[in-house]
Amino acid sequence: GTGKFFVGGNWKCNGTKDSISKLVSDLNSAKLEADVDVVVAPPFVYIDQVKNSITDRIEISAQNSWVGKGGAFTGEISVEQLKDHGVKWVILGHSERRHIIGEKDEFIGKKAGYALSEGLGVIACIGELLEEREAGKTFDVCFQQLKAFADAVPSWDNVVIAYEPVWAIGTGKVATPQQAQEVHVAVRDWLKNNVSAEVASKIRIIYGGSVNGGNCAELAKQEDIDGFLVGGASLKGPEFATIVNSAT
Ligand code: G2H
Repeated sequence: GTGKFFVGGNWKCNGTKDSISKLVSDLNSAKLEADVDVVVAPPFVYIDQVKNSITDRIEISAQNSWVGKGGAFTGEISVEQLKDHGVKWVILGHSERRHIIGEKDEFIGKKAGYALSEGLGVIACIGELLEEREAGKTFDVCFQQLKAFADAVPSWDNVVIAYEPVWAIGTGKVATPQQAQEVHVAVRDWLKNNVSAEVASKIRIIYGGSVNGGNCAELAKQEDIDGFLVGGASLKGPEFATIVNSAT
């Protein structure tokens, strides 16, 4: 891997006050290796609860943010409000938002640009559908999504790229370490050719899609896998800790 290992727990639209209180207490008592950035992304309504009860060792991410300054945007949450709650990161371009909600590349890029300009870190998600992989379009799709980020971000310093093949998300069908590594290398090459050699070599590219306590170690061994974005398995404290510690 390149930079410091980075593991994010994307809780998606799961949890109750009670289940989250239990999860936070499990995370607070888990042994987490020092040399890993650890982030959790609760649903918006639980961010305050989590921030007020979780160890400072773990940073908070949002799962989405509004594209600009807050105001008359019913149902949205602004970057300023996230910062007001001590949130440090935001996940943008997750496949569930792209393919279920219908967010487009350019809109996602703009969100990333705004969040970064206001000082949030961005977990920028990319990834192909099964039909795109089968049509041999995996790299094209990932590069197009990357370009939309590249067109909008002021700098890549605070960006972590998450490669999440859509066919591996929540399906139990994890990408093989070789499949993930191949795309991570291609992403790094794209950045080298289209952004800069420095960004390409420094940026962290994490893998997501059915990562669990049993498959994380093999994936973590790959040269260009710098961490994970974890959904289902991040809802279990001890298993999430295993994933956090998988690089060491
Ligand atoms: C991919 C991942 C987390 P899961 O969406 O972002 O979820 O680990 O459940 O596949």
